[in-house]
Amino acid sequence: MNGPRRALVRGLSDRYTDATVHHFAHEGPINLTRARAQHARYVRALERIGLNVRHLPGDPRLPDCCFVEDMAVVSGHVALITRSGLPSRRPEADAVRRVLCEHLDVRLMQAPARLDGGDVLKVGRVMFVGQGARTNAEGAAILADTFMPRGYTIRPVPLPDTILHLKSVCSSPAPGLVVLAEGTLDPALFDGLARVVTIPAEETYAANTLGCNGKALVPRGYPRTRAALEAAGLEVIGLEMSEIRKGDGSLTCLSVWY
Ligand code: CIR
Repeated sequence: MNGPRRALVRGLSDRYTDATVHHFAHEGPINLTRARAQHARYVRALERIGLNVRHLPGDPRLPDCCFVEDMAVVSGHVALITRSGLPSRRPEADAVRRVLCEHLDVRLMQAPARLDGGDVLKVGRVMFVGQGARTNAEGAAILADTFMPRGYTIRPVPLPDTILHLKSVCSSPAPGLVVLAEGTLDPALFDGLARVVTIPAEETYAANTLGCNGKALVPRGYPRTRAALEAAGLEVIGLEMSEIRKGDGSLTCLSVWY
């Protein structure tokens, strides 16, 4: 396999029930036991698709700490530790930095830049960076300073407040393939870079997928997305995500690949 072989995950905080929620608040209280079981199945699925998983323990002081994706952007031997767009989440970065330092050349984003890893979508040698609730122009500029010397082009994508992160509405579960929720972004963004599989607006949550080695993880309960990815030739693994979703989290949020 080319590219990342390892995934960093972090256990759920004992206070995960206090996770920051703006988008799925209507779905009711989080069941922590069920959330832990869903997280454990996610970890097993990462192993099944070929990743070596490194675990960090959850921190009872940091309710959102399982969403490690937001703390780092990695390519090759370089990791950019972000400065989260949500101030309460900034203390999460230190533990992620300490692990990635063991393997990678680590850079630290400084104020006034803000960026959440969920706003960065890599498609080939292009990094799309959502600018909106969590990521500002300064954050995108530091992303460019860090990764343009590694051969990436950085393309900012303005996001409305209704979208938490860029990858809340699109993702790339396989090289040359993008899954995009209908009615969110212009599919022409990806012209010349990827084939776009558009999924219906009512399945928007399932636009956040991840995969490697011809296998894709998809949230359970979104049949049209599953069918579209199978038709695209991927082996689909469905995961129940109800309690992660109640914390405004999706599949990609729960790991950093390096
Ligand atoms: C937050 O609001 O920051 C967390 N409750 C959810 C973060 C989800 N992360 C992601 O989509 N990359």
